[in-house]
Amino acid sequence: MKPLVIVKLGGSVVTRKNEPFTPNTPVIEQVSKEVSELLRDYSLILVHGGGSYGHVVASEYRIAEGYLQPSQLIGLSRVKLRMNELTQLILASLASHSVPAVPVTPVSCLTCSSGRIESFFTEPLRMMLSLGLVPLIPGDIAMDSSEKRFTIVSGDQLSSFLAVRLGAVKLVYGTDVDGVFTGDPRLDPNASLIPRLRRSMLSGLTATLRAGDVTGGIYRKIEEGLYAAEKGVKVMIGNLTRPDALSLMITDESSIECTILEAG
Ligand code: IP8
Repeated sequence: MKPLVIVKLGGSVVTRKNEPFTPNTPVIEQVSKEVSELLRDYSLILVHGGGSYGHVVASEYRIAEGYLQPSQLIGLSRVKLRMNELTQLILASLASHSVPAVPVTPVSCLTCSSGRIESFFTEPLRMMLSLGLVPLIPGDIAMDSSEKRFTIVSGDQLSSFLAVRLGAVKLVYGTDVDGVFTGDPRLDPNASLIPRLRRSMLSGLTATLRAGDVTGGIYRKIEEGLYAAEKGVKVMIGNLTRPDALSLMITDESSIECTILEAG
């Protein structure tokens, strides 16, 4: 089988984060085109985030906090409704570029305990990959065996879990900035890119990195990524809104600005 690469298309890549329920269509199209070319040499799993689709509804109903009251149940349904819409848009774009993607919905094949994946029936994914299909997996609601009873499983957690479980050679976390910075590059002109990031460097960065969406923003992404990096996966965080960035991060990482997560 071709080497497996897992790509997390962050919500800031596939949606316009500040405009509710709005896809970033040009970027979805660009990524689909690059994926169609990468398939010559790689097996791919695409995971996508919620952006202005899932997170808006998930926070309205406090889904990530688990079961608080019966009125949240319709919220679970509404999160699915919105996430399905986004998955469908990405699927249509991929199909228009002849990418044989198949959506896989995590709520149907995994369970969590206190928000962490505890069991995941990955056999269908293995079989899809061996056929040359491209699983397309959204961040999702999930049933939770703790007193939470349900939770949100982020695309970041799904990506690192699958990278380790399925033996991916590389895991690319795509965002709309070039990687991890010493501050917020959109607010602080002095913020500089951190080319290589290890767990031991995290304590000095936490204040700026902790702000974020219902599943924890960039700090959580780094933690999930370090888990995979420490198990031998090459993990990178970079800007997939730039044309060709995805292809370069996978085929020629030294030619592009990004952050590589390292063990140690
Ligand atoms: O955007 C969460 O996935 P993420 C998706 O990868 C939902 O954190 C359902 C809010």
